[in-house]
Amino acid sequence: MKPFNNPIFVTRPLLPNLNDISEKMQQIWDAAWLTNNGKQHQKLESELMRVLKVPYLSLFNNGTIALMVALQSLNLSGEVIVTPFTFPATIHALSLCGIKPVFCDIHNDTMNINVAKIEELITSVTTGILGVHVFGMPCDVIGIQKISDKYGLKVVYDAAHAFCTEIDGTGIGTYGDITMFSFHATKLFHTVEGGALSFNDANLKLRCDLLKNFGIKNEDEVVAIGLNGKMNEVQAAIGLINLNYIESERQKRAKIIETYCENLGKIKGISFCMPGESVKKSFQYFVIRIDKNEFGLSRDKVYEKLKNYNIFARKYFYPLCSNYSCYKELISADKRKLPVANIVASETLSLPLYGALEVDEVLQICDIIKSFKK
Ligand code: T4K
Repeated sequence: MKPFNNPIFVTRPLLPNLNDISEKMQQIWDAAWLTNNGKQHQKLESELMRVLKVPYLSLFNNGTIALMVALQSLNLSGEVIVTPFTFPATIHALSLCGIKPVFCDIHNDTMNINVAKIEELITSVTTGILGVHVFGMPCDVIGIQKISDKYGLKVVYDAAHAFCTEIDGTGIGTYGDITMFSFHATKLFHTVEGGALSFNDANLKLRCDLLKNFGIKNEDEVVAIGLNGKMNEVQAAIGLINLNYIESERQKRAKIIETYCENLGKIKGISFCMPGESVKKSFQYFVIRIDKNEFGLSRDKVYEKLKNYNIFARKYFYPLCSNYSCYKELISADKRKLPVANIVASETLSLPLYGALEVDEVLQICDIIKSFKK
């Protein structure tokens, strides 16, 4: 089996036509308006409300800052219950807002926070639940809402991986109090760096708009301790152009995922989970789980061996956040309390997925993985 001539990365950014970008840049130059709620920003906000099927939306310079503003806007404090199986940004956003993360184990099938384990973690200082729709798989939004209603908790979702995900036609960003989206270059839809919050409550949007602009209400009043979370015009313009490519990108990715599933689906020791028919998928990641005993090789070994073939898969999300040096001393970080999350983080591997990847290349990646089977 021959290695690829050029490196195959886990993803490659969607790159729109440069002429389209130049045209948009000319409009921005002509207006001499580069940031602070310009025309591109306003247009992208309204376009995304339509695409994501959410009633209110606020754009940000990245997803992490957006998440911090969401937590601040809801006055979350004390403890927030969260999954440890996520990117560092989810947990760090809590810590940077002075909130203690309380890790909850995950569900083996969905890899999302296990709703059956949340109630036992609620204390007198718990103020919220932060769920992550990991790899675009929706959390048990109904189960989480029931718990939050019972205990009066706020619910925030990290939908960094769930652009345009819908449950039975309902936008993922309509669940909970606030949902965060990331528009980083590695995401299905991107603005190079960027993000957004979605809301059902118009007042929450107003509050977040204020908090992302230093708390400035008008020229005479600063009414809150805010930061700079604004998306600029260049980012917004690139987002507007990229929106035109999203459906074709999704179709290409769907074909790639189908190819992976057909070719890896029957291999003992390799499994993957897909959202059911009722879920519109974002196709942002394709993640397999490798059972070392059944496959004959561990996830780590597969990851290393793939590099010999110029394939750079990623071990998202290893290490588990609860095992970072900054969190491992927390009581909830005890490995015995997070058995499923610790196993899942040692078995998952994100395989290359992006529209420019050819189906022949996917077949070759599958053959290479199959050749590792013992
Ligand atoms: N919550 C969750 C659940 C998240 O996953 C993330 C971000 C956030 C919150 C925070 O949202 P942001 O503040 O970022 O908006 C990447 C992304 O940088 C990060 O946004 C994303 N999650 C995470 C899952 O993936 P890294 O450290 O893996 O990125 P990096 O630089 O290693 O890139 C991955 C691969 O992509 C490279 O091997 C090659 C390719 N690549 C990357 C870039 C930047 C390109 O081909 N071109 C590029 O320009 O975090």
